[in-house]
Amino acid sequence: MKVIVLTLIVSLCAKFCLSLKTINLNGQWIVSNSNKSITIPGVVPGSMYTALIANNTIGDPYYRKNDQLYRWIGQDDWTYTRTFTLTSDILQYRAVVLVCEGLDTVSTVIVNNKTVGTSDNMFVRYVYDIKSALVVGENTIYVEFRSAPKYVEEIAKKRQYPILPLCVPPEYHGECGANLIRKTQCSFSWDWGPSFPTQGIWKDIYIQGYDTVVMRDVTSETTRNKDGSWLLKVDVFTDVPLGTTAQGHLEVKVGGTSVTQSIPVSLTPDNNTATMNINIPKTVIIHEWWPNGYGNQTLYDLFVFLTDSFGTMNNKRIRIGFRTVEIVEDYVSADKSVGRSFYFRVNGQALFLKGSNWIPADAFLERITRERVYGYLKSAADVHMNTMRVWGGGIYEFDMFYELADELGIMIWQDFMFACAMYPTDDHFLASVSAEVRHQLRRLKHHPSVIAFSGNNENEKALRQDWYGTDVNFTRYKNDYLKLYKDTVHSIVMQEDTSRPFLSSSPSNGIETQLEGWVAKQPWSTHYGDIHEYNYLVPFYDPSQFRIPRMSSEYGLQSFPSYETLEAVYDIHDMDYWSDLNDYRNHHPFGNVEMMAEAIQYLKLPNNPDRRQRFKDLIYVTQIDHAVGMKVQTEHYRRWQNKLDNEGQGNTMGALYWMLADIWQAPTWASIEYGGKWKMLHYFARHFFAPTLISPYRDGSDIDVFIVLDELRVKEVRHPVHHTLHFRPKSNPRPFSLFDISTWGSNQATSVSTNQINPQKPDEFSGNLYVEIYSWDSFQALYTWKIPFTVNSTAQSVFRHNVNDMISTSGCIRTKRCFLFFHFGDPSSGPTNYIPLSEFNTVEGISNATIQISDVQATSTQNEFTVMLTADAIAPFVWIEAYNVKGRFSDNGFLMLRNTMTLTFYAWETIDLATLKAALSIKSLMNMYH
Ligand code: BMA
Repeated sequence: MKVIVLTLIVSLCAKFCLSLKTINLNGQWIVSNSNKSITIPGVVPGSMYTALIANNTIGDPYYRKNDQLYRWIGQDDWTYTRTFTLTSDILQYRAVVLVCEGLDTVSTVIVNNKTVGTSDNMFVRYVYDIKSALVVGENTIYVEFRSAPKYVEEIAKKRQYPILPLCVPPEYHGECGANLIRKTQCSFSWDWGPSFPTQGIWKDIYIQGYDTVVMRDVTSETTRNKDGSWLLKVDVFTDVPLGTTAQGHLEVKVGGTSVTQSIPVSLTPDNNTATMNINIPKTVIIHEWWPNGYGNQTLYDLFVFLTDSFGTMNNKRIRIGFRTVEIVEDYVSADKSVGRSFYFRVNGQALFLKGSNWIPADAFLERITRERVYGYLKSAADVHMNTMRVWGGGIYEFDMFYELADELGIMIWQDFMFACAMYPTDDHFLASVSAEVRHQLRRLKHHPSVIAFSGNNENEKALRQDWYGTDVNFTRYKNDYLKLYKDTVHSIVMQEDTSRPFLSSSPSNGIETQLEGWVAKQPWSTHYGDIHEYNYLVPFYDPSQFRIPRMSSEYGLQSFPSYETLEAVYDIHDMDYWSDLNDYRNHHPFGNVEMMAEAIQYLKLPNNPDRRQRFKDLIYVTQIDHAVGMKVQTEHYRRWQNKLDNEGQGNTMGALYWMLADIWQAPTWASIEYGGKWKMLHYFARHFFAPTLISPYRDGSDIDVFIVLDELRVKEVRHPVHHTLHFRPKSNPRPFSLFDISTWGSNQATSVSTNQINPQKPDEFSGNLYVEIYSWDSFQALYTWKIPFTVNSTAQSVFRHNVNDMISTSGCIRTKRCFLFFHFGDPSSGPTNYIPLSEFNTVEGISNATIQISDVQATSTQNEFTVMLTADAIAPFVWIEAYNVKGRFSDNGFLMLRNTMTLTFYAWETIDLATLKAALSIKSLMNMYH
């Protein structure tokens, strides 16, 4: 009996083993340049740059001007080669293919002297038939890459008309023509990043042998039925060898539930998709996936088994979430000319998008580890962000990025990878883009975090505003635009994924852009869609400078990263604000001058005679401006979420600042430095994105204080059109609510301070607001107003008063000597805010405070430390540093309003108390002046 069973198992296994086999080719390869003067080992996935670094052929490409010094690397052609040994079994499969998940970018793939395929798009998966090229025994594979800049130079010459812009500005120190190749656009340089036009096998590469069918992709879609139950649609995409029909069955299971379904399938090379619609009965408890701050991020394993008639099983597991997403673009008024709303609704809940923009975390993509991505996205979640826009000049991110976003509740606004340029539309290019879009949609579709796809970054606006000289033949470029985004990208999205909103561009006028023929008259309009808003020379601390859009998906200012971060790539003599390298490093034209021009509007420049100390102080100054500017602009957007002004602007429902994290060490818009250190802006974001925000601002001679509450569960009105909409003058906007009050289901909000959302009334928030006036020279408030309030909308003014009246009531002797402070009762735990009554360059009475780190203690939680501070006077922008220690403080850049304060330091690495103590230093604004 035993013998029979064993024979059966052996024969089944023989069939099973023969029916699907994978040989991984990742790992060690040989990398050589065109004349073979360099032949070194290189790891796959990877690029020639990291191979050269690992082999000590070159130094740190980010060091000083090494990007220029190493320009030859990107201009040379590099070949990846390796050998592998095969036994005869692999050749017995009906199909033997080489699967390249990512080739960067233009290459010829040769197996044993036979060309098996070519590539020219790093965003597609190539599958080459290599069966006839293989031999039993030793095989050699060559992937011969071409220099990307050289390749585009050649194809540019063949073009009948220029695809604009021909080149990047000289300040970028970059390469020309990124738009001619389907490759990370910023790898040719950007206004925040270097030019390292990589070549290499940047994703997995493997050989696959199969007889009947192989599963390539699995997608899923969740829809809520009218009765509240869920419909789960699963699509399975396969490859079937020519001349074969794969009979079998497909089985789907949802982990942790009783949901399981199986159907028979019959797949052929042309008819190779299997679809399953699963109606999940209401009796099965399904927990929704919610964005960060709104609830849990429940995820389910979806197991898919595809079994052919021989019993060969393909299986895949993806993690899915149940949620709905839609975009609401209703007219905001009976007067249609004032435009439409633009906001997202997830699981029926209208959301204010709070977040930032994402660029690749490194110029060398192979250096982007899960740990680094987690660090960045966790840092985003820690400051209450719920959204990240994956910007169109980088990459469709690695799977781990979306997996982490799913887990952390960060909603992803995914651009297709086209940015700041016109693009070719010849047949070959469009076919390549079609394959890319299809592949990426199938890869990304199942992620609950992905809430929208957008055609490109700024190309509609660029065309309409003639950024690149397209007006010489607007019609031609517009036709190209339509061919690419409307006829190609959009039409494939419509075939593959109608489960989430599609936006033609960012920014765009949303649906209005499409109604206006895909290139709107004013893609920057505040009455429709999203805007990108950059104002470098206006007073960044004055909210009246900013427009009132439906959503702001980019806005930003620059600042310098910390001295410590620059030390890794600067020489000691570069450590001067006006050094040649400092100028070189800022790709944004006049960026460093601009930062100083901003600074002098707000504060006095540091005057330390030691130029390195002065540089340190100037770094601090740029970070203050950056943080304050983004605070003012973000709070402005959040205050406008529930009202319209006299021109119908408002109901702003998103603020995504530019940008989250740096690609290298340089002055940029990022709030997180290369390496993960938080700039002052990132600490400020924890306050200005807080679910409960006290937001005061100066409105002429008045002070107006808003309370903004994400957690208030008010139900929106689907059509917020009142037939008689009386708009009030801009200076005194009518609090016109997008939201109506009604009871919302379960309230997951946590209560704040002494103020409460009444669990019985989740649509109401009441308590006391304390408004205090301080003189900069005393820890004692001059005067306190206690204002009881009840709010019932997500952003509402609760206090408005004439500032001069307040000053005289309080006994403040001069406006310049005073500031206003706001809290709900316990400033150490609840939200607080403050506004100075004059800019810091004219302020009076702030002393040069001595702040001391009085004690540092390890806590019972590993890698968490308590840091005690004392101060002898009020101090603004207190900045504590842990030099070369990875981690973050519970707060930083804050106003020291008491003579003692306790912070927590969260170390991201194991560190002992003594090392941490020695690394700490602290300063505040007035310490800069001598
Ligand atoms: C926007 C972005 C990026 C750019 C940023 C700062 O236009 O889309 O292209 O880096 O501004 O200039």
